[in-house]
Amino acid sequence: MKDSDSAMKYNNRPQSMNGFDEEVEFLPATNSKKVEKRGPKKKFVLLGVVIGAALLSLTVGLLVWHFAYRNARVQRVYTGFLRIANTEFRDAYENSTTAEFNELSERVTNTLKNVYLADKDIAPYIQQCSVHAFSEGIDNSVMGYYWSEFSVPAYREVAMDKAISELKLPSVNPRQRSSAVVSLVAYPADPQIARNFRDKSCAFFLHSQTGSVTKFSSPGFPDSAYPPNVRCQWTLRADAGHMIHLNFKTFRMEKCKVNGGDYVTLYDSLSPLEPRILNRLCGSYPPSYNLTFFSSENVMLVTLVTDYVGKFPGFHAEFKQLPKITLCGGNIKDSNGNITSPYFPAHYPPNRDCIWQIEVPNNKHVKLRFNLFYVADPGAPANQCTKDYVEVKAKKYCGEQKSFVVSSDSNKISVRFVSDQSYTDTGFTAEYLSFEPQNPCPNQFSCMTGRCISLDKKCDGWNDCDDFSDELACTCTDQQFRCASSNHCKPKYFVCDGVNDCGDNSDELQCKCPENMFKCGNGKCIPNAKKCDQTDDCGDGYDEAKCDKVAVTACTQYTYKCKNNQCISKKNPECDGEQDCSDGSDEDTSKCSCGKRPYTKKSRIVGGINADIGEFPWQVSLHTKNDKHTCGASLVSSKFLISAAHCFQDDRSIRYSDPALWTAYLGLHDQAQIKGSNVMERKIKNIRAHTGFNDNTYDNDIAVLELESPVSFTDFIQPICIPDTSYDFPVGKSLWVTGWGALTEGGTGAQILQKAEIRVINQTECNKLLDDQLSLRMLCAGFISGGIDACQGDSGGPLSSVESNSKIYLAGIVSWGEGCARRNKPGVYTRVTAMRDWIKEKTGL
Ligand SMILES: *[C@@H]1O[C@H](CO)[C@@H](O)[C@H](O)[C@H]1NC(C)=O
Ligand SMILES: *[C@@H]1O[C@H](CO)[C@@H](O)[C@H](O)[C@H]1NC(C)=O
Ligand SMILES: *[C@@H]1O[C@H](CO)[C@@H](O)[C@H](O)[C@H]1NC(C)=O
Ligand SMILES: *[C@@H]1O[C@H](CO)[C@@H](O)[C@H](O)[C@H]1NC(C)=O
Ligand SMILES: [Ca+2]
Ligand SMILES: [Ca+2]
Repeated sequence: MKDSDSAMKYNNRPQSMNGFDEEVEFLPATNSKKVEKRGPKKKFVLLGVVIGAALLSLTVGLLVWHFAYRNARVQRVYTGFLRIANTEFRDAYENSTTAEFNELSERVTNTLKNVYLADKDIAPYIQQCSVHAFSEGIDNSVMGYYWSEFSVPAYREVAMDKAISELKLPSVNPRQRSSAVVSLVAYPADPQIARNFRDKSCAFFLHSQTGSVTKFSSPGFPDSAYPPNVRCQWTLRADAGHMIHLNFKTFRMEKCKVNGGDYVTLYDSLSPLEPRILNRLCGSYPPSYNLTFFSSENVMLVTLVTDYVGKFPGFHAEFKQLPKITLCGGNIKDSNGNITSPYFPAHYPPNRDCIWQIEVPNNKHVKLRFNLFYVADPGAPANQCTKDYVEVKAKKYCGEQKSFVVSSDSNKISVRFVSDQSYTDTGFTAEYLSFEPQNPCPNQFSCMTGRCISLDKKCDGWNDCDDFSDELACTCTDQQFRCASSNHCKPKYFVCDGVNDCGDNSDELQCKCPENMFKCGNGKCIPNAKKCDQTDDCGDGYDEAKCDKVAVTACTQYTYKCKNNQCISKKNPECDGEQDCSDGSDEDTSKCSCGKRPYTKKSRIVGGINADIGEFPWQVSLHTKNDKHTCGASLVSSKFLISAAHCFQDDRSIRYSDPALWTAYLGLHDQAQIKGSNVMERKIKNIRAHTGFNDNTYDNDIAVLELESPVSFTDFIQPICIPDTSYDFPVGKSLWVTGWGALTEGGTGAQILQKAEIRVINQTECNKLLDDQLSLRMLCAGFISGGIDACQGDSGGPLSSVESNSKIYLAGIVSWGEGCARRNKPGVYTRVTAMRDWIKEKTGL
């Protein structure tokens, strides 16, 4: 570069000349409030008190005002980027210690300072400004990333923001060919950002190598937890004309917090600008979650911020470069097929606008079914698709949506997908089909929403259409209850379960307590006044639970007994994080380190009825000799499993009671991968089935299995909590049943672990439905989700209950049902609370 500084003019090209709508852009800060809060307002209030209370002289008051307020200074930091036209990018600009970098940086910084100095609202307060990085810009230009720091009297803060936002670069002759700053973007930032840029102790600069991946990870990974209170940043670069493909292989950090906590932020820029955030990550993601991100240009910034507490492994990531492609969408002329957002299931890139024009044969119409839909942008106001969205038939869709259908009125339909410059999500998949407009659902029922469902789902009590159109004008069967106002038919087992299934509460009215009475967990009604009077009037402790004071009370089968034999009047006090027993035994760590899911985030791709990896880490698959999955079980400690007694009853040909017949697979997800790296295999040392098991009634259907050698807990193998005898799983509570059981009656088992949400059913009502076959050691539960119509779960497997302390408890053991669990037939489970003492006797747990 030959041109001297004096010859250089930093100018703002007229917009019409360069075709870019860049100019000084000023973007409102979300964190600017933070800065204000720290300001002198508190002092000002204090000042008022001082004057008012002490009645000091005006002089003193003015002095105080002068020192406490007028002189109070606020640190104001802005970050942003600028474009330097007519400047060729050089490799040396990537390295901030090179002479070339320093030369350009100094020139740009001087220009910036001169621009600031020319403005009387800014000039007096400049402290420092610095360009910390450069990258390639379009049309022979260089992008510079800078931050500027000011010390502003508090009362000038607003004026300062305004001045920065209205900053004008000096105009330039459009024909000038020399280097010039032509645009400037400024954004108020947390003063911490300036500190981060000065501190280079945890800063990394990486440039992708063609054809290979570049790896990086949080400090200490994988040998130790990442350190507390650190601020790290990784500058990722690719060659010009490329974009960055970043993938987190492992992401295990502290659970997300509303304020503070530990988090990783990805920026589609080299400045940490809020409007260029691609995503902010915290918590821990299962391996099935696709954490892949794209930049729009050839740079990306990754930052890590941690707070003072917690020990977590951190992350490991890889990035590579891909040629920059912005094309998406297209014209489609097939009669059926699939479309997805760009790079699905990776997070779609920012700044995309894709249009698909789908055209099917002339006499047909098109139906689009969105199967997975994750187009959420936290910056968009609720229910307003102002940022990222999908547009079909003039309607915009955004956020997270369950599957939905859109039908065309002709043989064409167009789908538009737009992503803005910040926050990207997983995206969507959609299937399109052509259909005869006269007969949209051949041999199926046609919902008003355009969805087709099988004919037997019409009038079955379940809302399969999403708009209830399959449940209109139905005649209820004898398994069903008719709701008073909607006339919908609901499964009878939803009657009296405390959940308003009808919408008008008519399914709950017949079991409601009279006015001024309190309803106990067992259905009994007691006068309100007997609530919290330290006497168990309900007989199940309900009236004494959730009282303000936890009291020592007489022991009954419904009260919790502490280790010191005192009983307390609190429902489910165990492991709820509050010490309720005077000896602290309700919070004993040996008892409370169970029922944890290692991953805090849910996979977005698995969904439906497939369980996710690590979602039910206590689920065990028991195989018999021929390596066939035969029963389920639950891990309750490093060496004990709980299963159903009926799995271990000998029949004429096979001795199922022989431990040598069985092999347990732990950490298993997919039956085709019993040799997988997360799976542990154990032989069984002994099997203790309940001696009271009755193979006619299935009463006492429980067995304990001891593993030949203990297992160690991992992200995929964890024990479930065993509930205390007094533990309450109230009617209406939702539970999860899991297993690899047959998907259809008499069919073969599922390959991937299946899950279904079910609900505890009123014992009396269930007993009526099941012709008096229930014992007190059985628990009834029925399906909630209408979509499930299969033999979910399998014998011996867990019925998992997510409790308010976010631990998961074993509420039941899959025992029996009539054939497969059917939509209108409840399933029967062994009631684990009734078996608590027996479990203790057999396992010592
Ligand atoms: C940056 O340049 C300096 C010399 O100017 C060199 O010593 C250093 O290794 C370079 N750093 C990188 C990351 O290339
Ligand atoms: C579209 O995707 C579905 C599954 O999501 C698949 O069953 C179907 O075969 C696909 N159709 C085409 C034409 O690729
Ligand atoms: C994530 O999605 C991308 C497709 O865009 C795919 O190439 C990649 O293998 C996926 N990664 C994981 C871990 O599933
Ligand atoms: C169960 O239903 C019966 C009516 O059949 C009702 O009397 C009882 O209170 C209900 N039990 C519970 C726990 O709600
Ligand atoms: Ca977005
Ligand atoms: Ca239905």
